[in-house]
Amino acid sequence: AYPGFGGMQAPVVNPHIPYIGEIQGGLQPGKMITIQGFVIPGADRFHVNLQCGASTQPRADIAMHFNPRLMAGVVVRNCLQNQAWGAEEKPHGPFPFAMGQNFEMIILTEPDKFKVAVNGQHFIEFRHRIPFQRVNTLAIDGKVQIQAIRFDSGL
Ligand code: 9QG
Repeated sequence: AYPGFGGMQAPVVNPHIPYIGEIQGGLQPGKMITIQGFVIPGADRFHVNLQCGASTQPRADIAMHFNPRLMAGVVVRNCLQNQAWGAEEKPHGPFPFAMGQNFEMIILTEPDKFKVAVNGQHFIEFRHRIPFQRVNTLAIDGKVQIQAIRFDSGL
């Protein structure tokens, strides 16, 4: 518990990248993770993973890999299961990230999908392929700086 945050997980401020940390209490429908960041000038890519543990050998399953690719102007979404990538999901509206710019993304867990909003606008949905109940770890890597990560149960 963190005084002033209603028993929720304390915000993570200015984490070192690569970041890997526990999502306390895991995910439930209504839970939101808000990530404020800055895309490093010249960035090729970065990613935000919702993972089932932190293992690297073998690699933990990734329920959602959210991967902005700056040169292509596309955000690839995928799932890693048993160390193998599944099918990429690529369609989305206007690319909301830019080198040298701040962004805010919100990942909302729903019973059947994750919803991701960027800069206050709905961006993509990602249907669960791995049960969201298995997710307990947030990992962020690539050419990005993170100012804050906030956790909100939605209750
Ligand atoms: O490239 O695509 C997402 O489908 C792969 C990338 C991989 C993912 C994946 O190499 O990159 O973005 O975690 C990874 O392995 C990252 C760094 C077909």
